[in-house]
Amino acid sequence: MIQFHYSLAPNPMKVALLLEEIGLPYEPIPVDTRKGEQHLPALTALNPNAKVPVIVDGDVTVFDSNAIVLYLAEKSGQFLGDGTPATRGQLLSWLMFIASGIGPFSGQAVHFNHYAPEKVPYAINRYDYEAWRHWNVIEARLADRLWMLGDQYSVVDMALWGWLRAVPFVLGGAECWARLPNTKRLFDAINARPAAQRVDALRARHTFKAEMDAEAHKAMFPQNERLKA
Ligand SMILES: N[C@@H](CCC(=O)N[C@@H](CS)C(=O)NCC(=O)O)C(=O)O
Repeated sequence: MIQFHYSLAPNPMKVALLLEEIGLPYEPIPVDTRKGEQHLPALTALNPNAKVPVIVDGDVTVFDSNAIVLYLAEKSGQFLGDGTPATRGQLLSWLMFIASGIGPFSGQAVHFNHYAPEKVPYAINRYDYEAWRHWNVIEARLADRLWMLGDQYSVVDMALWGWLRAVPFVLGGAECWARLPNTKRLFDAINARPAAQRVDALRARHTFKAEMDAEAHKAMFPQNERLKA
């Protein structure tokens, strides 16, 4: 059975959605990153980058969420679009755009707005601007398409869903949806799927630490320790 090392954060949640969509049996293994469990040797042996998600499928280990969604979609033969080379090009492009653009810029916008020990206007402005710019690229893509690849729901939509859940936290509150109506339509359409509802059930199965206290900051933002030296 596939072992799924996860937390409730955006990158693990996109994998949870795909696992639920393809229907392969899996064992969810919680990693409480606010307690520092991502740094335990059992996890770093699977992902030297000390982050979730990671899956172990027999003798295959895959880390980094978009690598995992591609691996699982190819294993199951599902959610890869219509299979033409043209669609494959779009699928790879958008998966990488999400991995290298949407994820990192949204993550840094959250970091500097909500978690940085000091308010740094330059950093807040840069990442807020770039986060909005990336989400507006998605918004434009969805202006004349139902799903990211056209008329078929695919792994690209699932990879986006992990981050869609965090959009108000990234972009300054729920009112941001008024500026992203096509993106919101996609979010609602995925939320209405039974697989997304099963992910909600998974979220309720294990209680993760909620507090962003000193222990959590030390585990997740170890660079801050250098400032104390
Ligand atoms: N590029 C990686 C990023 C993984 C990542 O940043 N995971 C976060 C949760 S979304 C994490 O493990 N955070 C804990 C930490 O940074 O210590 C992926 O897409 O899987």
